[in-house]
Amino acid sequence: MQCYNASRKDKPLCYEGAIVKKRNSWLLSLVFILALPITACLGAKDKPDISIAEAWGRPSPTSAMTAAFYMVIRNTGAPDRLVSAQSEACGMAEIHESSMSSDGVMSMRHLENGIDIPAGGEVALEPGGLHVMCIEKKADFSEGEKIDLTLYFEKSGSKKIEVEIREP
Ligand SMILES: [Cu+2]
Repeated sequence: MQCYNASRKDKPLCYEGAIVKKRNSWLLSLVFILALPITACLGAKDKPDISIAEAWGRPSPTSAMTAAFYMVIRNTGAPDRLVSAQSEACGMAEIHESSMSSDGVMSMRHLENGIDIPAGGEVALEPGGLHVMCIEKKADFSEGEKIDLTLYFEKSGSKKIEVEIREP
């Protein structure tokens, strides 16, 4: 940039403007630097952050056609949904909910829409309530064994976990 005033060589014409421009660009880069981590933080909250803990199931013989898997699903990010499950050890796996009727009869139903996993929350799959039902079980589940299970989430995709076979 030429800053030259022919009439007064000691005071260039664009002196003031040059300072303002410099300050503006400095402010702009400051805003940009501050905005980066804020945008990154907001970005993190856009996505679910799912972790699965304490996955377990009871020991059962092959003759038992079904078995239930329990676990705690934690989510430190945005809402998600457990939509389905699959395991080599099971002909198929479904998401079920057990409930007790007023006359004391335990029954369970298939949750076709899966389970909502709220933002910053956790959902416990536990005896008497939610569980992953292993149907057409293919083998003995014996104490200490680990069963591979894949969980499918609407936004997070698939998560492979191990289900520990143990007594409650
Ligand atoms: Cu069930």
